[in-house]
Amino acid sequence: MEVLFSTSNKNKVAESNEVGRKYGVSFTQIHLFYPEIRSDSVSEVAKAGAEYVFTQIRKPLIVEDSGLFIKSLNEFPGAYSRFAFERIGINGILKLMDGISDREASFVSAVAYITSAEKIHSFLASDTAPNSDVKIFEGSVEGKITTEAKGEKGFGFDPIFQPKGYVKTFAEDVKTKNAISHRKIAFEKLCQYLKTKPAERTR
Ligand code: ITT
Repeated sequence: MEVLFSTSNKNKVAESNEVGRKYGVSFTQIHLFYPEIRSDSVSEVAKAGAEYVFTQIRKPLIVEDSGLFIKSLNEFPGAYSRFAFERIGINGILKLMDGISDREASFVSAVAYITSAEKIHSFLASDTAPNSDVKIFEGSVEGKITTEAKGEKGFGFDPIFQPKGYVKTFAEDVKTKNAISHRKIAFEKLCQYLKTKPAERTR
């Protein structure tokens, strides 16, 4: 089964296919622009994105929104992770965390799978959202922000995220990342769901 995945990030596609392979699901990248709504919730951002792209191509697809939530920074950058990564990057986060002993953080992923939408306009206005069929699958992983960047693999904030119970960052140990990550958990849930009614859910 093939599922279209609208994203600019090929790493996300590779990680999702690591999961999909076990289920006979392949995620194919399409890169269609969608405006990221301003929301603290990655689920809401993913849902609005999926609705927007669906109105462009009218085929079932997924959009994933993810972020790094740092407890002592009141969950910043959270759903604004892309913006934070582009503007201040890993070093900016390390600077913000300078001298802070509570380094607890989590990565969260929300995958929005859309199969239909009746109205094609005004998806950004909360009072007139399209009558869409969107399922959301979420995953999260707990860990901490390291005091320095370590590792070359992965992407984004991986070099400064050390999952709970492990001594290496995601960027040092991508095998562990693929086994326990927020994305792995969310896509596992999606694949389990797709397995239940595969005939109706292909494009
Ligand atoms: P899309 O086109 O799918 O939106 P993106 O890379 O912009 O791709 P997001 O909007 O979901 O992705 O932004 C999330 C940011 O959070 C991303 O740019 C990374 O910096 C970071 N992030 C998300 N998942 C991550 C992961 O597994 N490892 C490291 N950083 C991650």
